[in-house]
Amino acid sequence: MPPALRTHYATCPLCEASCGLAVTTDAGVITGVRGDDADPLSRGHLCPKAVALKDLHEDPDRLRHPVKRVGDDWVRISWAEAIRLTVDGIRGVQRRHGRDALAVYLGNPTVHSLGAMLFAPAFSKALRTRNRYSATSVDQLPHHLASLHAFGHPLLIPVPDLDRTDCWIIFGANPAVSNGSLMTAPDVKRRLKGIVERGGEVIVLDPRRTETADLATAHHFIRPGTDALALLAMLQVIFAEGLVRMGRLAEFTDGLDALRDACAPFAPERVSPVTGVPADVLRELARTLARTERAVIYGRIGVSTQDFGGLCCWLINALNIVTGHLDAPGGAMFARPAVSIMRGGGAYGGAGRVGRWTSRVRGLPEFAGELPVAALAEEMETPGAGQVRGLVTHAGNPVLSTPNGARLDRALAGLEFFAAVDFYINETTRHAHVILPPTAGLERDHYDLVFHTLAVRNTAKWSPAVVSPAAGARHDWQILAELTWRVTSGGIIRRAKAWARAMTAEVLGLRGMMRHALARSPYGSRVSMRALERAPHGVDLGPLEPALPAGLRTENQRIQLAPAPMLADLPRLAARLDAPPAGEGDLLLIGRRDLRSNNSWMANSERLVRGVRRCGLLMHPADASARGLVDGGAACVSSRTGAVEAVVQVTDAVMPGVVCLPHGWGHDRTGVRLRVARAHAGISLNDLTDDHRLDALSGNAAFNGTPVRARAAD
Ligand SMILES: Nc1nc2c(c(=O)[nH]1)N[C@H]1C(S)=C(S)[C@@H](COP(=O)(O)OP(=O)(O)OC[C@H]3O[C@@H](n4cnc5c(=O)[nH]c(N)nc54)[C@H](O)[C@@H]3O)O[C@H]1N2
Ligand SMILES: Nc1nc2c(c(=O)[nH]1)N[C@H]1C(S)=C(S)[C@@H](COP(=O)(O)OP(=O)(O)OC[C@H]3O[C@@H](n4cnc5c(=O)[nH]c(N)nc54)[C@H](O)[C@@H]3O)O[C@H]1N2
Ligand code: SF4
Ligand SMILES: [Mo]
Repeated sequence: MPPALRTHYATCPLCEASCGLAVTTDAGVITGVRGDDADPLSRGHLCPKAVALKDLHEDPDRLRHPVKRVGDDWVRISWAEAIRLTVDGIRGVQRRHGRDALAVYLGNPTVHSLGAMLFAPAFSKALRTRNRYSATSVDQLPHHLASLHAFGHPLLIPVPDLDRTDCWIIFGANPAVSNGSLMTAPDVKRRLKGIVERGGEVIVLDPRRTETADLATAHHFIRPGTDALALLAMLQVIFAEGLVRMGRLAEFTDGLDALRDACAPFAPERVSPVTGVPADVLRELARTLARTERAVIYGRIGVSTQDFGGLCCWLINALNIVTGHLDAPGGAMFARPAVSIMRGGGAYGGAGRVGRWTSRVRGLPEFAGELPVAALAEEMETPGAGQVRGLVTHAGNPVLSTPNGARLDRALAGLEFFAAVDFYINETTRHAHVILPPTAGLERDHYDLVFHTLAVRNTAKWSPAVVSPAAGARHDWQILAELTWRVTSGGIIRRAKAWARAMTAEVLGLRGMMRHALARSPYGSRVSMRALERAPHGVDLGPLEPALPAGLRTENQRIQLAPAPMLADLPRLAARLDAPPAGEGDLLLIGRRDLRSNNSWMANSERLVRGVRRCGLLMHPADASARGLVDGGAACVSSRTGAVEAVVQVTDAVMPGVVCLPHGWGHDRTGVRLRVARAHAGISLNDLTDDHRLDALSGNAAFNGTPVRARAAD
C-alpha cells in the first residue's frame, strides 16, 4: 500500500453494539468503512450507520470551532472566549439565583465517549446543583432501580447469554433494528437466528409485529403498558404449578414467599382481558421459560419507558431467578469487564442512592444524583426560589428526546444562560448562547467503559483515533476538565484538585489514563495497554461466567426477590386492571426505531435519510376505517399535550387500538442548521408524549401507551 493508504481498526461509537470497524484512509481522508472480521465480538458485522461516520466526519454543518449567538446569527469565537463565556454564564446564574438555578443535562452520546465518561460526571457534580438530569430518565432508569434493589448496585444488570441460550423471551425490544440494548450483542440477528437454527425458541411480546418478531418463532401482541400484569401472571403460574427451580441461587436469595404472595392475585385469566394476551399463551410462556434448561427472559425500552417500568424490570429479573436462569449459562448473566465502572458515581446510574432530594415543583425523587428530565421544563417555567434560569447540555437533544419536548423548547427560549457542548446547531442547541464543539467519534481514542460491562461475551479493545482532528480542535474531556476546575467552588483545595486532575489528564492523555486503569484489571497482563495495542481487533476473554454470590452488593450479600418499594407499587398496577390509563384519547401511542436512525441526531447524513418515509403513523385497518382514515391519507393526531399531522400507514402489524410513530424527528424548527435533516424533517413523537406521564416508582418517562386521538386532517 502506498504510505498514504492506511487501514485503522476502530470501534463504532454510535450504538451499544460497539461493532469493530476497519476504516481505510488515504492521506487522512476516509475512503471506506467496513466491518472488522477479526473483531472477536462483532465478527465483521456493521450496519448502514457506520458508513455514515464518514458523512459525520465531513459534514459541513458540523461545528469545528466554538460559536456564540448574536441575535439570530452565530459568530465564531476563540476557545478562550467560549470557556470564559460559559464559566461567567454559569457563575452569574448561580450567584444571582442560587446554585440550583443552574441545570445540567447529559445526553446519550456521553456514554459512547471515553473522555466524556471520565469527565462529564465530575463536571455535572462540580456545579453542585440539585438540577442534574440525563437521558437515563427517558431510557433505562427502571433497569437501574430494579438492579439496585435486587442485586445491590444499579449497574449489576444481567444480559441474555444469547450464544448459549435455547429460549429467548423478549418483552418490548426490537434488537433486529436497534442492534440491542442493555445487551451489547453486535450482529444480534445472526445470534438470534442461531437460537432458532439449534432448535430453540425466540418469543416476542410487542404491540407491533416487529422486524425482530419476523425472525422469531412466535410473536404475541400485548397492550402497551400492561406487561407487568403479564409478567406477574407468568410468575403466578410458576408458583401454582410447582415450577420454581432456583438451584444454587436458593442459597443466597431472600423473598421467595413474599413474591409468591404478591403474584397470587394475578392469574392469567385475570390479566388476559387487559393485556390482550390469551391466558393459555401466558401459561405456556411460563412453562417454556421454567422447563427449558437454557432460557432467558429479557425486556428493554418497551417495558422501561412505560407506566410500570420499575415493576416490569423487577419482575423480569424475578422470573429469571425463580427459574434458575440467573447467573447460569444460556440465561441472564453478568459480564466481567476488564475495567469496572461500578465504583465511579454519577451519570447513567452511578452509585445507588434514591430519593435524597426531590424536584422543587412536582416533588419527583432523585436517583443517583439526578432528577427525572420530565421535570425540567416545569422547573424552568415555575417562578420561585430555585427556578432554573441556566442550563448546560452535553451531547443531548432533549427538545426531541424528552416527553412534551415542545414545552421544553419554549422554556429554553426564556433562559438567562445556556451553553451546549455539542457539534450541531439543532432543535435544542439553537437556543444556546454559546456552543463548544468537541471532536467526533473517529477523531478520538476509545475504550468502551460502559458496553464491555453489558456485553454478551467478555472482550477488551483499545481503539486509537482514526483521523486527526482539525488544528485547534478540542476533545470533550479537555473541554469538560477545564470547565470543571474553573467552575469548582467551595474552597481552594477542591479547586486545586480539579485543576490537578485536568493537568494530569493533559499530560497522560486518555491512553495514559487507561493504561493505569487496565493495570488493575482482573485479567492481568492479558489486557494491559501493551497487550491491547498488540491486538487492534480486540482481545477475546471468553464467554460469560457465573459471578454470584460474590458479585452481589446488597447489604446481606443476598439477592432480594421482593424489595419493599416494588411491593408497595403493586396496588397502582392492580388499579390498571379496572381502568385504562389516564389521558385524552382512545388510541395508545407507541414508538419505534428505524435501522438508519440514531435517536435524533444522525439525520444530516444524506445516505441515512433518503428514500422511505420515516414518520408514518402505523394504524390497524379496523381503527383506520372506524375513523375514515385511508392508507397514505393525512391524520391529525392529538394528545393532552399537543397535536401533529402524520401520513397514515394502514397495517395489521400493529395491535388494534395502538398507533405507532418513530422518535427523533421534527428537524424543521426555525434556526436548526442541519441542511440535510431539514429537508427530511418529519415530525416529533415527543410533541405528543406527556411530561406528566411517568412511572411513578422510578420517575422514568412513560412514553409508551400515551393516549391519543386521530382523525382525518382538514
Ligand atoms: N437504529 C437505531 N438503533 C438504535 C437507536 C436508534 O435510535 N436507532 N437508539 C439506541 C438507543 S439509545 C436505545 S436505548 C436502544 C433501544 O433498543 P430497543 O429497546 O430494542 O428499542 P426499540 O426498537 O424502540 O424497541 C422497543 C419495542 O418495544 C415495543 N413496545 C412499545 N411499547 C410497549 C409496551 O408497552 N410493551 C411491550 N412489550 N412492548 C412495547 C415497541 O413496539 C418496540 O418494538 O436502541 C439503540 N439503537
Ligand atoms: N418517545 C420516545 N422518546 C425517546 C425514546 C423513545 O424510544 N421514544 N428513546 C429515548 C432514549 S433511549 C434515549 S437514549 C434518548 C436520547 O436522547 P438525547 O441523548 O437527549 O438525544 P440524542 O438524540 O442522542 O442527541 C445527541 C446529541 O448529542 C450530540 N452529539 C453526538 N455525538 C456527540 C459527541 O461525541 N459529543 C458531544 N458533546 N455531543 C455529541 C448530537 O449533536 C445531539 O445534539 O431519547 C429518548 N427519547
Ligand atoms: S450496529 Fe451500532 S455499533 Fe454496529 S455499526 Fe451499526 S451503529 Fe455502529
Ligand atoms: Mo437509549
